[in-house]
Amino acid sequence: IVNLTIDNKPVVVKSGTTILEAASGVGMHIPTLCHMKLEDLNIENKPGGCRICVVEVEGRRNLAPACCTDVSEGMKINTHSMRVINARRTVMELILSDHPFDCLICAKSGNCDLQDMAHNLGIREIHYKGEQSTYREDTSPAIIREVDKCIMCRRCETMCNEVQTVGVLSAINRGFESVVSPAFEMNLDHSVCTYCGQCVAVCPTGALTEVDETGKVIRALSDPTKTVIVQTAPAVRAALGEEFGMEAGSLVTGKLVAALRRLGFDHVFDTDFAADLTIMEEGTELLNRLGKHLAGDKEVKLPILTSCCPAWVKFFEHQFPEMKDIPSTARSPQQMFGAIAKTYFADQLGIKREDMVVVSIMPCVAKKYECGRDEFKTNDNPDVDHALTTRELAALIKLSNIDFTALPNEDFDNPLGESTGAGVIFGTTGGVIEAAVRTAYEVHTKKELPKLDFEELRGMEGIREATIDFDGLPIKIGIAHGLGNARKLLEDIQAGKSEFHAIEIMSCPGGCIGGGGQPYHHGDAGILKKRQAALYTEDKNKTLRKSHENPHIIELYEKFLGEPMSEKAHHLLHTEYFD
Ligand code: HC0
Ligand code: SF4
Repeated sequence: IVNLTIDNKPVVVKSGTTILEAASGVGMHIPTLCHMKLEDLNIENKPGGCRICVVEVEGRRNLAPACCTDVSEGMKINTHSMRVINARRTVMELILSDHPFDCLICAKSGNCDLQDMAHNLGIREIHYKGEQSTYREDTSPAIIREVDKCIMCRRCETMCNEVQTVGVLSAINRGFESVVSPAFEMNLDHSVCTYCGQCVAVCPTGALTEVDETGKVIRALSDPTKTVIVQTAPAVRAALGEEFGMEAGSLVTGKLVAALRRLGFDHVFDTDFAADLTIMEEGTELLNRLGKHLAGDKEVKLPILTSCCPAWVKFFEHQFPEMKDIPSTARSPQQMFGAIAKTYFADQLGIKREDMVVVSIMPCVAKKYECGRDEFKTNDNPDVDHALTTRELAALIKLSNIDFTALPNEDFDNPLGESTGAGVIFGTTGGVIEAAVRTAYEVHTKKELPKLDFEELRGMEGIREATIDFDGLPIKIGIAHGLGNARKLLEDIQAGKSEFHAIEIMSCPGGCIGGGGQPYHHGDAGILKKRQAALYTEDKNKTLRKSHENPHIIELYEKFLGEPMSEKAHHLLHTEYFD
């Protein structure tokens, strides 16, 4: 126990606590730029580099960085003395002396921690002349790097190297030229980047942003010759409200539908419908593999791995190519939706696929990359034309002068808009496998599940495991979110130590609710928990909560696909992986 005072207020904390933690524990805000701590997820970036968080400690000659100075007995700290404010303003001017003045046209303007802090510190002129570095812009299928805007906070590096273990980003060069970059200033699309977007999610400036496709969507919506349909991912409804000042965790499904209709989409559909379809295919594949395995077939590989997260797919293609026959071959719901929309639904409308534009609203930046993959095109026409992030949709709604919070709740269109609670929970870590268990249990045992909530599969721990009793057959399930956690489970499989029958993997901490395209959480992991709770609430409120009970899915198989894993289903709904 340590006793100290912060701004004359007595504070008692455990030894080993930093000044920053002690201050925030009693509600005193010390500004930071580089520091980032995501509680519950075990993620901390603490390079002590930006020096914005300096405070005065009585009796010490130098100011101390609050993020990396531990408290000590009797310390007297002043967080906002004139000396401290003067130092913070000087530090900010030095950072800005090396930063482009692009605010008017910067993708991050209005959401930029650096801009906010310069404003809060009242910076009106810069007394230092730095050298503006002149790095070229690096555009990939999903992410744009404007390296001149890098302030060396190293948050992206922590996400890429420590959390995701991808290792693409690190500091290069010295002095004014120092930036975070792939090795040899290589372009991202030549690296093993997965496009998970976790670097984008935490970048405090406009150095890392998503490729903006709103212009293309506006063009499609204003073209009278095109039928433009939209699908919206499960996690979007639990976060979009934040962009309009609503509490984190507000469920805005009905307003989201209404907004998309006001924007002029011809049909407003739900990716959750395709999530139910994914369960039909992936669940059948799981039971097939399991059946063969139990019958002693040595050729059959277990565990089966989920395959709906495009950054995860790119991760194993690069990092574990010899294991590419283990994941399910089921396409992601985004891609299943596109394939069904441009065949089954285009036929119903009597239009050609070239005259239909499919837009998806995703919490994810990797989905932009996924819809550009060659396997998901027919005659060069993609199944999904454009993927917008939750943030891009919010910008489009604001641009169109739609008063989002005042919108009524509206329902999705049919036939691709109906979903069950199982489809909804896809958006959180553990949700895909819970959805699969609900269906696989009933198909395998031919009995009705007594209880649909599998609490043992839920939570925020990075790796979770549970055994579910399939009426006498114990099914071992693993769950990982964050690619570093996924790597641990994969290394166990490689070493022959894994006992799981099925594993769910999502690249982003929290699953899609924490996707790289969601409203910025500015380091507050509590927001992810609220989004997660919102999805479980929507699931609970649904009349139908098991994918195999979705009437429009049943009809789709009866009228068009035949059986799960049929030849037609295989052609439209499954895929292959490449080294
Ligand atoms: Fe997800 Fe998905 S759950 S990856 O997180 O499976 O992005 O929300 O749309 O495709 O459904 C993202 C979210 C999706 C897909 C679904 C899956
Ligand atoms: Fe690393 Fe993910 Fe960013 Fe790629 S998108 S650089 S893998 S954090």
